[in-house]
Amino acid sequence: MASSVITLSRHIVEQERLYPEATGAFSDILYDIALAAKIISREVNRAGLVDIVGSAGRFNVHGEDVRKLDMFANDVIFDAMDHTGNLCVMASEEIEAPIPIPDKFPCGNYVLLHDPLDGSSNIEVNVTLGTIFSIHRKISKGERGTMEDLLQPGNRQLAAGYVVYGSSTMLVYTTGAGVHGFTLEPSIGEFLLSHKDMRIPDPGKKIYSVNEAYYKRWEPAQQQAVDQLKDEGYSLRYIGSLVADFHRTLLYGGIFMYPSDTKSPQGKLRLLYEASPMAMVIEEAGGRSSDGRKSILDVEPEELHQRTPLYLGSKSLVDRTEAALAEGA
Ligand code: P6P
Repeated sequence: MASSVITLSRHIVEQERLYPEATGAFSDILYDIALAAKIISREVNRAGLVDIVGSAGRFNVHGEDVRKLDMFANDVIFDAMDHTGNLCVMASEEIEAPIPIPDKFPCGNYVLLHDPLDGSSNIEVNVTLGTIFSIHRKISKGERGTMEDLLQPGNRQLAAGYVVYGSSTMLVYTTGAGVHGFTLEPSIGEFLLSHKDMRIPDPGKKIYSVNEAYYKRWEPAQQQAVDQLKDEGYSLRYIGSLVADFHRTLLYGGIFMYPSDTKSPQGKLRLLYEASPMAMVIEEAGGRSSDGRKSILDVEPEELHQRTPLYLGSKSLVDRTEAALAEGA
């Protein structure tokens, strides 16, 4: 193997050296996420081949049909992380309440929030899916983690990232020291550094990404902002899978929007385990995030599964969209 090849494991060790006080627990969490990602990737890529696709007949907290792969991904992450002694509490899009570390296992100083398999409504049509994760430090006083540890604003995240299960499986993460992308080499089961120090182009390709089916439900300023982009020759690209739309935006530039509308006044996407981690990644890559008024990272969470309007992309585009919404308010 060429000496220039850097595995995720080696990269994590090198990142850990940036923090002399590091205990290694944080690095272990990233290893465990990568392990879970490999297992989920294998099943996602086999979904059409084994009897794992199709409705599980169970519903998550949002009343959406939970596919078996959703449950599988949720359980894989839990099983990889519950016994390691690094976490004090977890939260998942699929589980209504905070997920405690079982009493038989020790608790650690970190918190994991995740969307185990985002875009799962696309499973059966083989559209790209993703896992999104957010890591915080424990702030509550007791030994076990609490809701207080989960309800932290995005600007306190220690790390954030996602796994995109597409034509290849990639893991992209940041600890605040750049954004780095790793592509899974399935034949050796290693994530290899393929995108070092990712920076979002600005303005980048003229692409906007939003579900225009809701156009009539948007506030006028939102409608005008999209009309203006079309007048300037922007193309629409919308996959309907947040991780896929986000990953393209990070690589190409442009803007992704999931606005609030008359039917969903808070938007659809979740603050703590979708918007916040994506916001940390995009801002660390030189882009911007917004809830329409300010950075997602500055939103103070009140509920575990709260939704937020979401704008992510090239700084110039998010700035101007935010200004247009403020003007129209
Ligand atoms: P809509 C997928 O179901 C998801 O949660 C995100 O991955 C995606 O960005 C969004 O919903 C798509 O929602 O309303 O456009 O179908």
